[in-house]
Amino acid sequence: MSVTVSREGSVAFVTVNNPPVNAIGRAVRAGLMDALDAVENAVGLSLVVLSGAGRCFAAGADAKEFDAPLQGPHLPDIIARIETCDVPWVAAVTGAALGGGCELALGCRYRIASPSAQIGLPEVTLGVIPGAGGTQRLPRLVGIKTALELIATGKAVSAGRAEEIGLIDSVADDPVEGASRLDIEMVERGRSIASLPQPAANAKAVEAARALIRKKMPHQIAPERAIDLIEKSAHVSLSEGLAAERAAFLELREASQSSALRHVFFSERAARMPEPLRGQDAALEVITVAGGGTMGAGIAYALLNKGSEVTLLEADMDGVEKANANVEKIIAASVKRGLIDEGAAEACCQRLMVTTDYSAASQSTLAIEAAFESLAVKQSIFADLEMHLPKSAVLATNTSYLDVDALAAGVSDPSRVIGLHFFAPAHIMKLLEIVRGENTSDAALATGFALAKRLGKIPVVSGVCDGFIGNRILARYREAADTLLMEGATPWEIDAAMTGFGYVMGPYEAQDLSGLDIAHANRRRQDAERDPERRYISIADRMVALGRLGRKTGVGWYRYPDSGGKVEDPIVAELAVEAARLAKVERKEYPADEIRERLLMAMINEAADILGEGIARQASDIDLVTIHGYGFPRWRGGLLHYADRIGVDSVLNSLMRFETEDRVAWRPGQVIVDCIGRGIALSEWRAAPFLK
Ligand code: 3H9
Repeated sequence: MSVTVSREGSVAFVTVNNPPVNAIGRAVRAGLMDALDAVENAVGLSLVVLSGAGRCFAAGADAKEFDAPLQGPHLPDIIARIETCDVPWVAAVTGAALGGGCELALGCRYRIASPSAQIGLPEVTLGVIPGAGGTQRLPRLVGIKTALELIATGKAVSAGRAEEIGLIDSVADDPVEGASRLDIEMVERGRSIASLPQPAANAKAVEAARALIRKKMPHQIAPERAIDLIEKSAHVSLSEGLAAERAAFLELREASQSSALRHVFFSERAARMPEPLRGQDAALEVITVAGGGTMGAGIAYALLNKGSEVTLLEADMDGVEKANANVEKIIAASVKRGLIDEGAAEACCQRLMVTTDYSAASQSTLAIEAAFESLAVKQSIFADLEMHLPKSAVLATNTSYLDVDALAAGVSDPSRVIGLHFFAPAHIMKLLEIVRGENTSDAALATGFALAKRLGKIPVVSGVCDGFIGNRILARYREAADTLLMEGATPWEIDAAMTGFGYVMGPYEAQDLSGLDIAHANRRRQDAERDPERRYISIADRMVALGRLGRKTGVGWYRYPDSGGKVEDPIVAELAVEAARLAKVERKEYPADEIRERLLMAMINEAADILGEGIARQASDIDLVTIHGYGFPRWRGGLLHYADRIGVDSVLNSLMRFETEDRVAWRPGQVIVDCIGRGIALSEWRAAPFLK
């Protein structure tokens, strides 16, 4: 039973029971309607306590139902009945009361929550707005300004904060018990939100919320619509506001942004450790990181911050000093940003040991090397680690490109080797590519997943190839951009086209940020194996030769004056003209639409090959990589979700059109052709299972 009703004396207990999070699906809604019938037909009831079984009150509407046609009974009707019921309802909130769950609570006469409860209206994060009264009842309860703070960005609040702002009435360790002991007269006297006066208009708060949304959630429709409706609550009757809200909710529920955001939400959850691996992972209390440069220090801090003891290994005392300074800098910055307090900072320092002595790694269950990107250097570190680590410990490399199998070949037990590709800054970026080598054991893979969970990162398994999933796609993105650069577009036109698509920055500004020397070193490594038929564009090499390495040298694709900001630099355009002259290419203008199409198609085509080769196990993993590692707009659902939305046949048409210009760069991937042949979307294409 999704909803149960019981009775003790004059108190009825209505409990939502739909594990794991009490999502309000059709069965729950039907159960609540039955409960309302039962309550209304009962004699001698004075109070109804509404709660959720298990760890949540209710996580909101069942978002899995949003792809299907609407099915009654509908949540707004249920809440209206609760609100006007002769017997007052009290919401007893344990755990999360989110979205429709929070709206159910707003329909009640009184709200009591456990200290650890989380309450909020996160609908905009799923591309919709509260659709069961949230935008109209919440402003009546807490005022326009506070309602905007909660609804426009979708941030949930703790029970303490909810009590402070008047969203709940009291806090109790056991809210169900607390609710059943409430003074019934007091609850009966308490008015429903529907009977509260209209909230006062607050144009200043509305304008501030709009400005915040333009900055934090640009291109997204739902937050703007939510603000419109909250503003409206001050000007129209509750029923008029509810009708407008419902219409907006139903429209957004079917829109592409909501479909994309829901896809990402569920993909993130599906990316976690697969069932068969559970229980095979190593404990992660004591971990070694070899190399305390920017990346190693970031990884070490991420681990320290989650309570692990970290041995940070360096080659010499100079390295020890620098590594210490690198970690301390991150800790100090985290304190300054209010992410941790002084006590937590001190605890991090206590858990850290920086040394040149590899025998200090003898208790570690996992060692992550984060040294210079050289196979020889990494092999030598692995050999040293192997001598000192326990035999069962997992050996991980943080390489971004190198062959994990070649690295594992130098280890006596290659089954313990995995790649753990963190993204800079390692303590902030959400993505963790877990690279599965030819011989990687399930236990080593499970340790990678467990580490991602501990650090709150999104794990994606990648097979071995140059650049794994993310950097391989990035290489094609840059190649397509450089081709356009030579053929007539400027870096700023290309960047603007991609920010117009939803990226926070375009490919050239991003390169300036990471440094042009990194990609340059990588191109030199690839020189020997580059396909001679593939066109090579050397503008970036010229930039490096001129010392234009990006922000770190004050000049790259842009100039970065001391006074701040970035400015376009005509020298770059001259380099492009020169490259075109040498390649005998006639330059022309490219409109933003065409720039976008070419860059996106180049990435989609590469991603299709990555699927076809079994490097990624499913399209949604590529979506997560592009969103969490490379800034692809979340509200577009990731690279291949976007490809499916425009249609695989449309992708093929574009590729075939470009193929007439360059047969090698634009040859359509076999998976794209196969998907069209089989009439399936890329999201339905499955690689071989990755578990042995
Ligand atoms: C809404 O309410 C609209 C209304 O205003 C209007 C209606 C008319 N639906 O995250 P977890 C699944 S829109 C379906 O791992 P946690 C999740 O996929 C909704 N399924 O747990 C996972 O499944 P699996 C607004 C859902 O403890 C399992 O539950 N609400 C939903 O880390 C466990 O989830 C939200 O946006 C859902 N709504 O975190 C809240 N929620 O095991 C979304 C979860 O098969 N939910 N699942 O992988 C959350 O933020 C977190 O799940 C929560 C628990 C904090 C509740």
